[in-house]
Amino acid sequence: METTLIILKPDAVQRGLMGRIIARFEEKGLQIVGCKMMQIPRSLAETHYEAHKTKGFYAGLVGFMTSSPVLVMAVRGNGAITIARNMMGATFGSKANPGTIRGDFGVSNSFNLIHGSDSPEAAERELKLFFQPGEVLSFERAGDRWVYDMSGGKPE
Ligand code: IDP
Ligand code: MG
Repeated sequence: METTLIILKPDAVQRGLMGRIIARFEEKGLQIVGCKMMQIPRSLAETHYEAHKTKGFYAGLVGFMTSSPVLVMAVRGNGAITIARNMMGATFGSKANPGTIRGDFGVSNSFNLIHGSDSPEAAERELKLFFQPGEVLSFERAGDRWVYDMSGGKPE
């Protein structure tokens, strides 16, 4: 099972889209194993996006991410990192396909509603940045046996 970091960005919170976006992950069968709202401190936003430091949009991105509260989630499932990225859609709302979160809820090329880790390495790093030990939980859901076929001993 993989766990990925999802951030509902300030535009998602301000536009009242948290519930609808969270519902998509739940409906998909992914498990929310950590969830909290926070106002991201500048230093944390800078570290989180440090790979983009040299890009022209970096300062604006850090400003945007720290401008208003976000909701951070740890989301778990078989292949959760790629599944979540596909559910998010392309980076720019103007280009993201209908059916994706960015494609359905936004048109902007910088206010794009959601962040999701893009690799196992990124997920491990980012989860540690945003969640303290003990804040990401492990628990069984009553419906899990109808989400995955476990007849072979592992989730299919
Ligand atoms: P991703 O979020 O789809 O992985 P990245 O290329 O990693 O996209 O960029 C990180 C974030 O930086 C994007 O989600 C978006 O908020 C912002 N961003 C990326 N490219 C641009 C741009 O050209 N203009 C403004 N903001 C951008
Ligand atoms: Mg990225």
